[in-house]
Amino acid sequence: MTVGSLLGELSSVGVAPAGGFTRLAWTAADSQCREWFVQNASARGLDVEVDRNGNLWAWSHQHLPGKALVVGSHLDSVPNGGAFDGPLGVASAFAALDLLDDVGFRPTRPLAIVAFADEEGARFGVACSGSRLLTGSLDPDRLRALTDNDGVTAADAMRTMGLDARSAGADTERLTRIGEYLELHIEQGHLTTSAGVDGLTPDAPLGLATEIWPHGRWRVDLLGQQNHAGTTRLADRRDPMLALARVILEVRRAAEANGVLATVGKVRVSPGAVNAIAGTASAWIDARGDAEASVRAAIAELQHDSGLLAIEESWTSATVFDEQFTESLASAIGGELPRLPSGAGHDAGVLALAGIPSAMILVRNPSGISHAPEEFAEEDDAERGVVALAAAIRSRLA
Ligand code: HGY
Ligand code: MN
Ligand code: MN
Repeated sequence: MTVGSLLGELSSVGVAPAGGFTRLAWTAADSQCREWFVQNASARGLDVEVDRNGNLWAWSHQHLPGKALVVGSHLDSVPNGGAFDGPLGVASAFAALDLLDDVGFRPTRPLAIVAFADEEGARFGVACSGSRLLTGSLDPDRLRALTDNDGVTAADAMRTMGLDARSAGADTERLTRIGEYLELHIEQGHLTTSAGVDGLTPDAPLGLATEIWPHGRWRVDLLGQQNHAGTTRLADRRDPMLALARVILEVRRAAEANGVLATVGKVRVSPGAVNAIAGTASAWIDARGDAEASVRAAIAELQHDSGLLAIEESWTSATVFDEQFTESLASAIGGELPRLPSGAGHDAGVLALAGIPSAMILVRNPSGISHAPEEFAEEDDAERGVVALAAAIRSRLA
């Protein structure tokens, strides 16, 4: 099957009325995406399993000796996300397997396709929870207690999918079976590299990631006094929305002052009534940059200038992909392959930090937009990505 037709099978899953797709972890839409994975894996005769952390695995030739090459990505999205962030990597893995099957390729060691659970962390706040649990870099007790906007815990949400979160946690045995991890992913924006490269182009629609910038998420809680909007004198008001406004502007100022990227993309206000002065407000900050010190300096400056506490909810250290693996892929794929840093986090980064040689193939996104409905990959470029992935797999398993 082509990657376009594989993605087409998902095109009706989690369609968001306001545009894009909403496929949050452990929701009905996620469940449909997981069903798609199982159907496509089974149709190819792969051995499907769900691990203790909810990650989906489809094994080929697992009886062969040696550590496995694992390829894949994730299926969950941010609210109103694009069609490609995550699913392009998983669909391309199935399509690459079809290409290799068509030419009668037989691997010399195991191969697995993986769909990591809850990569976006859009519902419970921690990015890459499935791969972090697998590698032991997320405390399962912390995960189980995380709650979504409706107060549903991650443990309860996983239970709706038949998963017992009490068994979640590091899976050393599984990790020892992985020789290397390769993730194909849509390009997410056009960051200008130190070499002056602004991203992929029609002449160079594929690239290789060199690193993932350090990035984190913080929460600021603001306390006021809930009251009537029409009967409370201005002088008597303790309105947390004023502080919220200052935090949002201060985040941008501190980002500019420290040369990093930061935004407040999510706020929560209680009670959220037009005619009530808010009692509490929370703001979530996402900050990233090419140096950890600069990111942390921006958050420190925000706290100092606002007198508020930014509670760290998620942190991913700077990640450098395996150069030997990456360069071997470049030789196998051929052609011009710009080397690009990634401002976006990925499961490949989590595995790399856990010591598993990891690499990423990036596919051009002419829109330059991601985590939004406009995210886009040309069908031809997506097919080029499949051919590259197949060549990469072949080079590693021949
Ligand atoms: O947030 C990220 O960087 C990734 O898309 N999860
Ligand atoms: Mn992604
Ligand atoms: Mn994403």
